Amino acid sequence: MRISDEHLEHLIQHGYAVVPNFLTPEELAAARRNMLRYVPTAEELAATPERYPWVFEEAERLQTEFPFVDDALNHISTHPELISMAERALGTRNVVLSQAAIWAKYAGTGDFEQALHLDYQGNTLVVPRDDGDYRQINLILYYTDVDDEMGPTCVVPSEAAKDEPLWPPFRPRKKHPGLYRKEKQILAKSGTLLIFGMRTFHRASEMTADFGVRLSHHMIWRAAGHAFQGFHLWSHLGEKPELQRFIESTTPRQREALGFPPPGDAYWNEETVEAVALRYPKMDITPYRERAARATQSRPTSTV
Ligand SMILES: O=C(O)CCC(=O)C(=O)O
Repeated sequence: MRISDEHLEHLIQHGYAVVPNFLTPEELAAARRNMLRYVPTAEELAATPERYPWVFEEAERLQTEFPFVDDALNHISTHPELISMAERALGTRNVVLSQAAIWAKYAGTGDFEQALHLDYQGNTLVVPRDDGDYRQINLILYYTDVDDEMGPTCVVPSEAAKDEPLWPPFRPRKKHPGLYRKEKQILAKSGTLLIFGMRTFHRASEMTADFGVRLSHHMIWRAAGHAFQGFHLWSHLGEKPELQRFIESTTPRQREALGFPPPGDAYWNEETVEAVALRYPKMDITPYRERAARATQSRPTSTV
C-alpha cells in the first residue's frame, strides 16, 4: 500500500497528508512524457516562445482535463492505489473520480499566487462535510520538483483553522493575516502526492524562480452516492476517442471509478452486455457477460 493508514490518519487529524515517492520512477517518467504532449518543456518555451503564444495568454490556466491522449495519465487518474485510498478514507467501496486535470505553470509568465481558499464551490451545491462518505478528497501529484521558488502549495493544518466558518471559501491575506502565519509550505520532490480535504484551507504560492516549469496533476475523489456533490459525470465525455480507448483497455475496477457499472451490477442483462460489447469492441466483456449469465441462471423461475 503506497498510501498507508498513517497517511490517512494524518489527513483526518490535520486535514492533509504528504506521500513522497507515490509514483514509481517508470510511472513518473510516463506521466511526464504524456504531459509533454500538451505543453512544452521550459527549455522549448525559452528557445522558441513565439511557437507558444497561448502559454503567455493563458499563463495561469494551462490546464487540460481527463481523458488524456496516451494512457499514462489516465491510469494515474484512476490508479488502484488512489481507489484504495478513497475507499479507506470514505469508508465505502462506492468511490468515483470526480475531477482530474493536469496543470503547467512556467516561471516568469504569470501571477500564480492565490489567496487561501477551500475548493468546494464547484464540487458541491452545499458545503463540505469531512466525515464518512461525505468526505471529498483533493489530490495534487507533482511531476516536477517544487522547491520554495516554484510556487509550492501551502496548507493550513485543520487544527489551526477549526474556528473558521465554512462560508465564504476565500480568505484574502489582508483580512486574514493570522491564517497565513499558520500555513505550511509543501516542498515536494517529483512523484510526491499531496492529499487534503475539502475543508482544508490551501493555496498556490507565487513562482519566484526565473526559469522552470511546474507540472502537476490535480484530482478529486468522492462517494458516488450523493448527487449534491461532484464535478464531472464522465458520461458527458462519452464521445471522446480518448475515453473510448481508455475504457476499452483498462480494468473493470478502474472503469468503475469513472461510473461504469461493475460486473454483477443489476444493470447488466443479455441486451446491455451485447450492445456495450458493440460500443467498445476492444473491451474484454467476459466478466460482465459471465456474471450476467450466472445471475440469469440463478434467478428463481416464476411459479405463477
Ligand atoms: O497548484 C496548487 O498548488 C494549488 C492550486 C489550488 O489550490 C487551486 O487552484 O485551487
